[in-house]
Amino acid sequence: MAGKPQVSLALVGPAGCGKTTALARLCSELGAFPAEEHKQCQDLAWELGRPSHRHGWMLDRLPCEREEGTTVTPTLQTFKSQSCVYSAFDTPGREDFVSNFLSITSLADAAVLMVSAASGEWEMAVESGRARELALDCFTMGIKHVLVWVTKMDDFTVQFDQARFEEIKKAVTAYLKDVGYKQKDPVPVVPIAGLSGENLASKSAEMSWYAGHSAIESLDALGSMNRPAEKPLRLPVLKVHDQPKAGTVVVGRIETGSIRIGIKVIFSPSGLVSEVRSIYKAGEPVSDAREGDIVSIGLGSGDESEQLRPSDIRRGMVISGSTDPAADAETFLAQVVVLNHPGVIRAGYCPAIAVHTAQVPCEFEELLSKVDRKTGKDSETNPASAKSGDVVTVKMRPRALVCVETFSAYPPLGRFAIRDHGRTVGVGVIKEVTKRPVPKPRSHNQYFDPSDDT
Ligand SMILES: Nc1nc2c(ncn2[C@@H]2O[C@H](COP(=O)(O)OP(=O)(O)OP(=O)(O)O)[C@@H](O)[C@H]2O)c(=O)[nH]1
Ligand SMILES: [Mg+2]
Repeated sequence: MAGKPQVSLALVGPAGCGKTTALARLCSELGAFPAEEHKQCQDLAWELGRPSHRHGWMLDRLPCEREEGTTVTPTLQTFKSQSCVYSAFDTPGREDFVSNFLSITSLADAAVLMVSAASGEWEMAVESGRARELALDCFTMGIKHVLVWVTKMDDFTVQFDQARFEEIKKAVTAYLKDVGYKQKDPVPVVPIAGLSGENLASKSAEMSWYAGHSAIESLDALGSMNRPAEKPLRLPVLKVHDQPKAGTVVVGRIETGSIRIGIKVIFSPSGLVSEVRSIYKAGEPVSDAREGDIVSIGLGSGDESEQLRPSDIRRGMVISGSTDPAADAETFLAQVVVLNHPGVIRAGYCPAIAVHTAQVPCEFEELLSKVDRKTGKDSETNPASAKSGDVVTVKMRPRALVCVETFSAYPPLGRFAIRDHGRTVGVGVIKEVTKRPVPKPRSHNQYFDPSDDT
């Protein structure tokens, strides 16, 4: 790791826009793939008559992904530039895999929003509203840094045309501003061709009209991420699996705080405790890790009776330590912006919310007030309903156990997307949380401990 800063990235974009191809080609040029494995993959792609997937198949490994040429499960791939180590998630573009997509974006420091310049593909991303929706999802999931790669510049309908690039750049920049990215510096927009590798790891001669950064330079220009000052530990679980040597292993991003080998951690919901036995960061063993790091943690103290099983843990649980341990929310107050909702929302409405890596049903128990978007002040108390465009303060009651926090204390755990009918119909920021009591710590074999009075 040699002390290089680590940055986690999510590649997001409409289905088929070229995310997997571009990421795989970039990794190949930066020497991130094991040579022998990559050669076998290329040989297979040539043999099966799918040479354009010779790099992409290093990331799309499932048989169904290779058959259909589409990503289903997000893949984590590490690569290094001169100055940074990147952990990049290639996300599925298809809307039916949106829960995979949202839990990934909640882990990233930065998002690369990819769009295709090919004729018809860009128009489709605009007309379906997908390009804008993806920008909004990134903002909602708390990603502060976004950059845009416009790919397929080599397509025969584009032929590296500057005017086409400028048209797309203008529209995407406007979307990003519209959904909330209002920083002073303009969002970097880079023209690339993932398939032929133009402008990825080095500048392209085909686009001499372009004076900006190459794709890798645009990432390096993000610099090291500004992470919050030391706070208590919060680590939402993304994945859990069983490993022959390490035992039960959880994967996730440390949103706040730090961990080190030997500390006790508590899982919320559940109250189960365990000890951190090993930590892996970008595939290498480390003794500690801090905010922003994506880690795999081996659990257990060596005492078999205290060993947690993978079935004890699930995605969406939050790991915390003994300082300010995480608790589940009984109810919470949120400021909700209603977007793209086809009807009206009343008390009793119960959509799903996506918050950090969790997705849970959550009831709008009481609409407390409507907020004037211009002044930020309440314009109506106890409104009967809310429609698209309205901002409302709502008392919300999760219908499944979930740990959330106020946005001011733990921003990544205090922001959520409202999902209904397969779409994002609103976004919310958590202002206050009424918590359930922190469960009494226990290891899994104490589930039915008669002395447990909770
Ligand atoms: N001409 C051209 N074709 C490309 C380029 N990048 C990708 N493609 C083609 O576009 C198709 C989709 O590419 P993928 O990389 O699988 O797209 P994706 O965004 O990962 O798709 P999902 O995983 O389904 O969201 C494939 O047939 C690629 O060969 C490019 O830069 N130029
Ligand atoms: Mg893909």
